[in-house]
Amino acid sequence: MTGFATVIYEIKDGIAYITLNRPKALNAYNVQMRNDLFQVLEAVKSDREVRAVILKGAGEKAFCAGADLSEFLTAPPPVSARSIRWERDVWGLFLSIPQPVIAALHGYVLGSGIEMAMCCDIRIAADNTQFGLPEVDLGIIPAAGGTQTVPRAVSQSMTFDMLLTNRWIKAPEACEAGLVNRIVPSEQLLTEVEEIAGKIVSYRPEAVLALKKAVNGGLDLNMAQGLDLEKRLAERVNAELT
Ligand code: CO8
Repeated sequence: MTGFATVIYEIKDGIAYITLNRPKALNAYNVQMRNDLFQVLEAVKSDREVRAVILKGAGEKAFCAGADLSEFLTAPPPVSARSIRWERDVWGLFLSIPQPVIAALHGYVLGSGIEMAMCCDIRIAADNTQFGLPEVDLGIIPAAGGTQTVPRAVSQSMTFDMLLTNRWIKAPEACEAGLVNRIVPSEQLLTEVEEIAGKIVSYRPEAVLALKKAVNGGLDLNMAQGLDLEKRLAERVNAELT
């Protein structure tokens, strides 16, 4: 699959690489990127050869500086915007990807950029990464899941600190808060992320898929329902071994 205007999609050794590729605009998320990502994520979801996914940003300065403000400011009226969103729910699709997705974060990770990272299962940040949720400063609120995904990773008060005051934080604070798993020197970011993806690819795929389903599915359930989900998945995965 090639030829996307805003995304590079490659597969190597069972790992799908999705690179946001608008470096001159700091990989800002525009309608074209939404369309490209939608196609790429659908391909990932149905490709059994893909066993892990790496999401990264092209260029030196940013993983993604949020929604493209030039398009946002000339956005279609709310009714058509809503219908476009409904027809192409890229965020719902992102969260439904069965394979583990690892975000390789560097530079600016803002607004929709954070929201995209939060759709991933593991987040590794370069030491030069900065995170911010500037929506309130633009008179809007996150609409790509940020109000739900961020407080599932960090505390509610940390979420409010970022959302209500547009306070940007650097990699060490993000790591301490639980927004990212770990920090690595910028030049080692891809190697480190590839090492994690490689490890995942080396494991039994049925176990990996069931693990992601159990953890993510369980977060929306109460403990009893979660234990039941785990039991059903474990029975299925373990039965295939006998
Ligand atoms: N959208 C469009 N273009 C952008 C964006 C963006 N979000 N961010 C940067 N760019 C462009 C700049 O316009 C500039 O282009 P050019 O070279 O043609 O002038 C280029 O990228 C480089 O940017 P800067 O020169 O500004 O680089 P700096 O290093 O000086 O500053 C910053 C970097 C601090 C990241 C700065 O660019 C900035 O503040 N950008 C805007 C960040 C922002 O507010 N993003 C939006 C967050 S809110 C969000 O994502 C959710 C919105 C939901 C909308 C829903 C839509 C349907």
